[in-house]
Amino acid sequence: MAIEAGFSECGLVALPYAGEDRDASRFSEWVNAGYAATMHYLTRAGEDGKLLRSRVALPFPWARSAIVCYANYHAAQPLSTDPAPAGSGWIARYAWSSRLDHDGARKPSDYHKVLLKRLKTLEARLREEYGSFESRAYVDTGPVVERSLATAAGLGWTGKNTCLIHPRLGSFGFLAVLLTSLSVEDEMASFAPLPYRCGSCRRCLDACPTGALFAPYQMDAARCISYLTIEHRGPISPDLMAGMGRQVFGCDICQDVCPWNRKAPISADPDMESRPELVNPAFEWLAQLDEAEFERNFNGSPVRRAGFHGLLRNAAIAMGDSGLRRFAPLLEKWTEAADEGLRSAARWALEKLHSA
Ligand code: B12
Ligand code: SF4
Ligand code: SF4
Repeated sequence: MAIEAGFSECGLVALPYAGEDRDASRFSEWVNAGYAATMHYLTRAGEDGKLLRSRVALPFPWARSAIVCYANYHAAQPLSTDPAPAGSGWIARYAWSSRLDHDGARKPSDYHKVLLKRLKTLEARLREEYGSFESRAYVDTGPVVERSLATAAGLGWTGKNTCLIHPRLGSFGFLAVLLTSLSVEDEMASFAPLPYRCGSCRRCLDACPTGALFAPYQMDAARCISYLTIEHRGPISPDLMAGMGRQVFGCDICQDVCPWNRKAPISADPDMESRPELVNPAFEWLAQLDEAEFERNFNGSPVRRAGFHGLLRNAAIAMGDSGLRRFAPLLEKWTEAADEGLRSAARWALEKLHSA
């Protein structure tokens, strides 16, 4: 039914699952170490002080099963680690997505919306089959640790880059979770967790430019370029800007170097087709966007989350990294910008260009 609803794969796990104690303490340790940075929604606790996300039963005591779906978004375009045209940046491939609307016009699409609709279709099919039950459908934004549920549901294993890796589809896939009050019969026990298959590989750890993957399976999000370019508001510290390279939105490096993605099939999802202008975007194009143009290009796209000034800040850092002096006049102008994050990035970038 999940595949009929448009997902590439699906797993199922009875709740609470074996290994939940271990995952709950890993999550709490992660939050308590401060690795969630400014993502305060991850650190919400109940009245008893327990972190809401550490166990499904805390926010959803009625939940007896989790159906975890995987939607492939792998694209046949270059890797972030391939040589690229001078003066071009990198937008994470999950954000390249678009679809044709009813009038045949191509519009940005966002996996949150696309996949939530599919989960709702699945939910409705299950109701036809099993009658009424309690449920919640989440794509990214619910109070659950989706990758922990996905591994428990047998979809894949956690890579040393912390991503969920599906043995056939790799890690360029979104997760979507349907919690239900339906209990799982014994015959469904075939969805057993898979063994970890990274072996002695550590390419992702070695490739991470900011040291965010400080140990296998462990990430300090405060150092991750994905966090810095998408979630973090305001100025970025110079030691981190130095490692950001040409990533202007998100980061794919620790997945682009992963051997499990080399032979992963390319997605043919009509709701998530690549927008060519977002693949290796030219800094000149990004820099000339005004707020109205930003909205026109990114309304309905995941890129909107960075915000107009956030995207310009990221572009300024990448321009500084490019070594191309033609960006100096623009950066000079941005040193006077009202936005503090953009101003400080422009100052850092100019200094970098002058010292190159
Ligand atoms: C916060 C968040 C981020 C943060 C923090 C990421 C992180 N690693 O925690 C930032 C902004 C950095 C981020 C980046 C990205 N994200 Co994000 N993110 C989330 C979010 C909302 C919560 C994740 C979370 O709870 N993190 C806390 C840590 C503790 O949890 P975790 O990494 O999931 O870790 C568990 C396992 O690693 C496990 N573990 C397993 N084995 C082992 C072994 C050992 C020894 C240890 C210690 C731990 C351990 O312990 C943890 C707890 O159980 C989820 C959606 C959701 N609701 O779950 C999406 C999600 C994880 N992100 C997603 C994506 C696509 C991305 C990016 C690829 C986007 C991009 N291209 O820029 C990058 C990937 C970076 C990376 N290497 O992880 C997908 C991942 C799909 C997949 N195949 O894994 C998710 C599931 C969203 C979705 N619905 O599809 N993300
Ligand atoms: S997404 Fe980029 S910065 Fe974040 S852990 Fe992976 S390689 Fe490092
Ligand atoms: S690059 Fe290697 S260590 Fe990292 S997730 Fe992939 S297989 Fe595992």
